[in-house]
Amino acid sequence: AILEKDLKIALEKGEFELHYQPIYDIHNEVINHAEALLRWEHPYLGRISPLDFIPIAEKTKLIIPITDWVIGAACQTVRRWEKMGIMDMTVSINVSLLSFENRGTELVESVVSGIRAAGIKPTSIKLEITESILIRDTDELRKVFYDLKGIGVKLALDDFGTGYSSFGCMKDLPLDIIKLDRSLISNMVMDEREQMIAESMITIIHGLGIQVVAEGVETAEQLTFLKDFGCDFIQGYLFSRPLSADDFAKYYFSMS
Ligand code: G
Ligand code: G
Ligand code: NA
Repeated sequence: AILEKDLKIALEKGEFELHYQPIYDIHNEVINHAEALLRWEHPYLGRISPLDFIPIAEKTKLIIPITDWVIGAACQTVRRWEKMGIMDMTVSINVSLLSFENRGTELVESVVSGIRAAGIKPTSIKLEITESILIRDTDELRKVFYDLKGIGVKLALDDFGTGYSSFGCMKDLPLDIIKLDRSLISNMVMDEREQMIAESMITIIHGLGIQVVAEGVETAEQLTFLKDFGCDFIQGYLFSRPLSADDFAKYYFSMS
C-alpha cells in the first residue's frame, strides 16, 4: 500500500511530474488551454495514478505541500513555454475540495507566489474545482473564489453532469468555465436524449455567461455534435493524451 511516508519522500526526491493535456478552442481553432495532471513515478512500484494517491494525500494533509508544488510547477511551465514562443496558453490546475475549505487564504497566497516567482500573467492560470465542492457552498468558500478572481486567475468547475450537478449553486459563483464530464459525452452520438441533455446544458451555461469545455472527446462525430451545440472547447484523446511539457510544446508547434 502507498503510505504517507512514500508521498513525503516523493515530494522531497522530486518524483512528481506534471503532464499537460491540450484543450482545443473550437471557435478560434487553436490549442490555447492545457490541463495539468499530476504524475508520480514511484521508484519500484512504477507509475501511480492520482486517483490512488490524492485521497491519501488528502487524509494526511500532504495535499497542502503537493498542491503548492503543482501550482509552482505549472507556473514555471507557462514561463518556459513563453520563452519557447508559446504565448497566451492558459494552464488549469486541479484543486481538491480540502484546499478550498481548510486553507482558502493560503491557497490564494500560494497562487500569487507561484505567479510572481515565474513572472507570468495571472490570467495564464485557471483553477479547476471538482463540483462536489458546491454542495458545501459557504460564505467563506465564496470569498476564496472572489479573492482568486480578484488576483486575475480563472475558475473552472470540473466534472459537471456527475453526482452533484446543480445549476442553482453555480449562478452564485464567479466561474469562467464549466467542464462537462466525460460520461455525458461518451454515449452522445448514439443516443438522441443524451444529445438533448448536452445541448440544453450548453445553452443554460452560456446563458449564465460561462464557457463550456467538453471532456473525454474521442471521436470526430462527437466533435461535430458539440460544435453544432455551440460548445467552446474540446478536451480528449481525439486531440491528444496528456503530454510531458516538452512533448506538449512539440504538439503545439505541429498544430500551428
Ligand atoms: O490523468 P489521470 O487519469 O491520471 O487523472 C486522474 C484524476 O486525478 C483526474 O480526474 C484529476 O481530477 C485528478 N488529478 C490529476 N492531477 C491532480 C492534481 O494535481 N491535484 C488533484 N487534486 N487532483 C489531480
Ligand atoms: O476531469 P478529470 O480531471 O478527471 O479529467 C482528467 C482525466 O481524464 C485524466 O485521467 C485523463 O487521462 C482522462 N482523459 C482525458 N481525455 C480522455 C478521453 O478522451 N477519454 C478517456 N477515456 N479519458 C480521458
Ligand atoms: Na480536472
